[in-house]
Amino acid sequence: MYRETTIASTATAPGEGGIGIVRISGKDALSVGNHIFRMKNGKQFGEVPPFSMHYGHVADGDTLIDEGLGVFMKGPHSYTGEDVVEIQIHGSMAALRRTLRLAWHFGAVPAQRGEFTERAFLNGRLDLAQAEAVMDIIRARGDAALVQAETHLSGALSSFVHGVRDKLKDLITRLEVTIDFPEEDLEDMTLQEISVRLQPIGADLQRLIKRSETGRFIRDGMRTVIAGRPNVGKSSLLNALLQEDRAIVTDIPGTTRDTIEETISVGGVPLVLMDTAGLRRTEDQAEKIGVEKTRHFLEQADLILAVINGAEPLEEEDRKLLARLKGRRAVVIVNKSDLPAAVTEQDIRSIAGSVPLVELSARSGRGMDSLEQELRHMAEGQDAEAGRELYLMNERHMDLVRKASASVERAEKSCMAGMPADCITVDLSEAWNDLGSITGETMDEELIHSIFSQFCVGK
Ligand SMILES: Nc1nc2c(ncn2[C@@H]2O[C@H](COP(=O)(O)OP(=O)(O)OP(=O)(O)O)[C@@H](O)[C@H]2O)c(=O)[nH]1
Ligand SMILES: [Mg+2]
Repeated sequence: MYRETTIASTATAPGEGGIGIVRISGKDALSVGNHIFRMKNGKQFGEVPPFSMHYGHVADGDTLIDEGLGVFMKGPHSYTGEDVVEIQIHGSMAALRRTLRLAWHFGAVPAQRGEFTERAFLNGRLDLAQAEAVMDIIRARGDAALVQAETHLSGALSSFVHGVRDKLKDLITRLEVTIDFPEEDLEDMTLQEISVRLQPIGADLQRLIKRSETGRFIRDGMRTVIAGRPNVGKSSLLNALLQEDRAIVTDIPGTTRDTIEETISVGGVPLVLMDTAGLRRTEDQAEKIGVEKTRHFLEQADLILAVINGAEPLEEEDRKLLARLKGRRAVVIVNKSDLPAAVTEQDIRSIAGSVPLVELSARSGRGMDSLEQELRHMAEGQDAEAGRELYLMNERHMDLVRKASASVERAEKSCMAGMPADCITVDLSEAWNDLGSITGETMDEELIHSIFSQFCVGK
């Protein structure tokens, strides 16, 4: 089987860098390491204490490839749980490639995507949720995502899952007793008791699902769509937020046609800003496609920045946009406040209701600080919770918790309706199983392998 093999790959990203690392893991790591790395002190890995760094050279016969440091980490106290040798040389693609080829020559095989972490999982060093957290740390785009991924890695998600599963198992056991000894009054009492016990479990799962919506923002960024009529200053606003001339600004309506996407970080949360084509009816083919795209993005947006030209009375398209903001996360931006006002707050509120509203001039920069404050406020709402509370950070976990929550809800209803105990057991077992897939306890090897194959090489 493949755990019989010793794997090797670079652990650092391809490209030039100060340092590059070749990692070797498996039962022959020690001998492979000793074949390719010559310590200055003439000793070998295995003769020197493990977990100590040693200066030396990677050598191919008499040819020195590069100088560097080597370390031997003895299993099971290594990342993979196996013997591991890591060699740090200069971050040169050529030197790393030659070192790797040597490792392969002396018996290692190329590591597959995520195989180091997969081995860590198979050797019980991490559960599946923790292994996925490792990838989330690597991919984290902002501080808040990083904090949350570290929380998962430290086992917070796993212990939540264990906690819920233990409670479910307990209830399943009780129900099984009533199935085996079906005395009428015992069953009635137990069903009521079970339903009372299920309520907080269902509520915990529901809360987790709600919070996780926010988790997605932290990880992937809040999709923030800048929308409005042509010429109201959307591109000017994007440029002002980025503090660079990213989008073309002209006084010709219909300047922006294709969507422009740039990310800024606000209070640790990435905002993926999208400048869009101005909303209007048009016969121009390219612009028309642009406007359709805008409408599509508006539907999908996590946050809408609805831009109004404050120096002109509201038009039909403004009204339509404002009317779409109800129940959405949005800020109305009354732009061009350097010009005499033609729109009142009342005009806007009568359509959009109590949405936050900021007056500013994207051209002069006046009022931009109020907008930034408003955005920070929205983002920090997410961020503050992120530090304290547990979120689900990926769709796989989200799906499983949703399914488990639905099963628990079904079981609750069945209890209330006085259904037979075995009906309820089926639903509870399903929830128990689905939650177990988060930590990998109830999954087959093939499925697990497919999850690791989405990881990067070298991790
Ligand atoms: N006076 C004033 N003019 C502004 C302000 N913001 C933008 N403008 C001007 O308004 C015009 C349109 O600006 P854009 O940023 O291109 O507007 P847009 O909404 O992106 O327009 P489209 O891409 O055509 O939909 C330009 O001439 C800008 O200089 C502002 O705060 N005050
Ligand atoms: Mg524009």
